[in-house]
Amino acid sequence: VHVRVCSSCCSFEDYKLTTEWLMNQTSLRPKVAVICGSGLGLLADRVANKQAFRYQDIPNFPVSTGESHAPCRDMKAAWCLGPSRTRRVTPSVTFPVRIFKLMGVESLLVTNASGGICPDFKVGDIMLIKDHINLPGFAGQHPLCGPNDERFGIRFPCMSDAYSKELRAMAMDIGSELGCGGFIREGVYCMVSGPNFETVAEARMLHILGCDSVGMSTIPEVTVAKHCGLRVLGLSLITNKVSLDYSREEKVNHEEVLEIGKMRAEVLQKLVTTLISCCQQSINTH
Ligand SMILES: *[C@@H]1O[C@H](CO)[C@@H](O)[C@H](O)[C@H]1NC(C)=O
Ligand SMILES: CC(=O)N[C@H]1CO[C@H](CO)[C@@H](O)[C@@H]1O
Repeated sequence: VHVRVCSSCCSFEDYKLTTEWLMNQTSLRPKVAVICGSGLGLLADRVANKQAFRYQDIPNFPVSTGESHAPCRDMKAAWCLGPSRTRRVTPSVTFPVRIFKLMGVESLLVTNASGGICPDFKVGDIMLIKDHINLPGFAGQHPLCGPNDERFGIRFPCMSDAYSKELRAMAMDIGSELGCGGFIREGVYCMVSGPNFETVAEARMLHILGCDSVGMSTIPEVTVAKHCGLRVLGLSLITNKVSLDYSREEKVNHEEVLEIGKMRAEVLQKLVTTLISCCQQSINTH
């Protein structure tokens, strides 16, 4: 096992260099950033005044594997020395978040796919994330492990308000105006490492713990965003119902998840584009 200290994989200077490089390439100074899944790829095509960069051209930028969903991406990330023991970090997924911060971004929108645990949820619902349970974090897989750099945030950040109430209310209003109020929900998202989907017993456990949906991503990005003071809005598309019952015959599969993603992509895109302009306005009026 190669053990590396966190700071050697992405020091403040590394982040600074990447930020400076990007800011040298563009005069755009965004205030809102969006991290979206493959299902929302079309969103990027609709952005006006856009400038695109290939990951491999950006200095220090972790290059994606190109999979539609990369569970266990932490596995291929560097190891780091934690405060008390060796832990895994996830610099690749959280790297862009700190770049956004250094570029002057104030709000981060994250979208995701997750399995519905709350019995009231239907496939195709959009859940506004109001809180989360970081299950990998309980086992020591945490994006803020290792030495803390105060230039990003404090050692022990508060997470009780990780998801902006104001942005959630805004999303709810916009959703209703767009006629999708009927399938916008609010709930607690739980992250598991995957790559397998949950067993029935695991799903029941998550339900008892108060989780409304479960997925394999997003919490590292949100945690790092909250640490450095970004306002966060999380949207999770419910692509399947998690089985809480041994007699249920349907089995979840990755294709189904992608299919639902495509089906609701249009609505989700409209919601996200409207949200971006409203976020921008709310920042301007502050
Ligand atoms: C950004 O531009 C400045 C001025 O042209 C230059 O000195 C600097 O090296 C550039 N930085 C990067 C990382 O490209
Ligand atoms: C459908 C969807 O948006 N899924 C995304 C969840 O978020 C991760 C990043 O955190 C993406 O890689 C997934 O594609």
